[in-house]
Amino acid sequence: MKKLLKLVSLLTLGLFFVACGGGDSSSEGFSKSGKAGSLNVVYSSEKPLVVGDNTIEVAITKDGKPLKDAKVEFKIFMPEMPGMPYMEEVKTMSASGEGYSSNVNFSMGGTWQVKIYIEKDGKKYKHSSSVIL
Ligand SMILES: [Cu+2]
Repeated sequence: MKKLLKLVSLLTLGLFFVACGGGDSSSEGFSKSGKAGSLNVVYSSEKPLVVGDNTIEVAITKDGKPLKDAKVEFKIFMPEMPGMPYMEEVKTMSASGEGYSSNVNFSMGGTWQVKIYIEKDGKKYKHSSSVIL
């Protein structure tokens, strides 16, 4: 009986982490950040991410200044699973304000791997991340 309770509480805890994964709970939208080599990368959406179309904004800074005129590609993919083929989408982002923007379509719920490829003055950078929806 004790073992069962422990299992149930572990499962509950697990669900809590899944439900809260990948978001910034302090705002209504979505935002995640990290590094791409020496660059700082923030990717975000004004609204929470949904299955279907999302407008994703990417802000890139180097030494605190926006990195402009870079080629930015936003790639999402989900590995093959039983009953589901490998899925991916790659978008070339457009300049938007001081950053970059693109529509990104998540075709199903689950964990998506995210890669942001940045090219500037012949140098290439990559940011790896993931989101859960
Ligand atoms: Cu899937």
